[in-house]
Amino acid sequence: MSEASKSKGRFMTTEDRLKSAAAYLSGVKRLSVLSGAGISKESGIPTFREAQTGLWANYDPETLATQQGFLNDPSLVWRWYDSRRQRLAEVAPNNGHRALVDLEEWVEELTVITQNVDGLHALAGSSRVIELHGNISKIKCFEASHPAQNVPLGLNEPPLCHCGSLLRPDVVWFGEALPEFELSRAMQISRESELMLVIGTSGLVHPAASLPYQAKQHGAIILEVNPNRTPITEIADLFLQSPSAEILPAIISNLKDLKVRT
Ligand code: BV8
Repeated sequence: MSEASKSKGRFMTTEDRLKSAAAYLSGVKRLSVLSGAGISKESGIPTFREAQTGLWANYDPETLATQQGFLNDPSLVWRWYDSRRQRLAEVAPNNGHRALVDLEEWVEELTVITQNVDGLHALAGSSRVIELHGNISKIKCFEASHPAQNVPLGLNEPPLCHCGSLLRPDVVWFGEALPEFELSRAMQISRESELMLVIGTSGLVHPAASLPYQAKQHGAIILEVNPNRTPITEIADLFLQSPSAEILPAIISNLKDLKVRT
């Protein structure tokens, strides 16, 4: 039975899956990661589609994270991002982020393509990170994208840019194009990858969600880490149904054992 069909089998134990993941990883040189909000869950950051809690329980992120949402109520949207920035000041990368830093020692090329705006991959020490959706700690002006230096936390209203326009988070909102350089680089890396590790994404937000399909079409092996099945599970050669902060360190230690033995 082929590896792919075996991996779909119900009978593979977690141990089998860890060994299989390590075997796939040990055979590749060019590796990419596509990460989503799930990899930051164990750092204490709720995922994007989890029901919002507290003050934000009645707001839909997909409405707030838009130009119209900001223009409708600049103060509300500013305060939503400010509360997320303040939460970021209290969290740290978790064992999942750190496992990807470890992994750089064991493969020739590893690029992390992330949909997350929390900056935790770079903070953990990943050396090549592509932020497809920007970074919540960066600010720019609404009208002309003039970059602004760090803005104090706790403001209730968006400050003004030197050009007079409202300042806003430097993230990609729904309905906005992704940054050209980052997107084309991510597409090139996906097409050239021998293996893509897809971690903690529901695979619903495009064009980021198309990257595993592009990788697969160009011959890449797809490993998915997620406690839940997603549309990407259908094209995964191996699905590791587990939280990333648990399973990624276990995969890396299996890979180390394998590399040391061979
Ligand atoms: C664009 C920044 C065009 C803001 C974000 C219909 C079909 C296809 C596309 C569309 C469509 N209708 C509209 C669109 C386009 C739209 C889109 O895809 N909408 C979706 C919702 C249907 N896309 C856009 O608008 C994009 N732009 O298309 O522009 C264009 C072109 C030219 C000119 C003008 C315009 C822009 C999309 C970017 C939006 N910005 N973030 C902010 O953060 O405030 S996206 C936002 O969602 C976050 O970045 C988040 O990362 C991202 C994706 O979500 P996930 O990361 O997957 O998070 P999610 O919560 O969904 O899932 C978490 C997963 O983790 C789950 O699977 C869960 O099981 C798992 N998990 C949970 N715990 C763990 C775990 N995994 C591992 N370990 C755990 N412990």
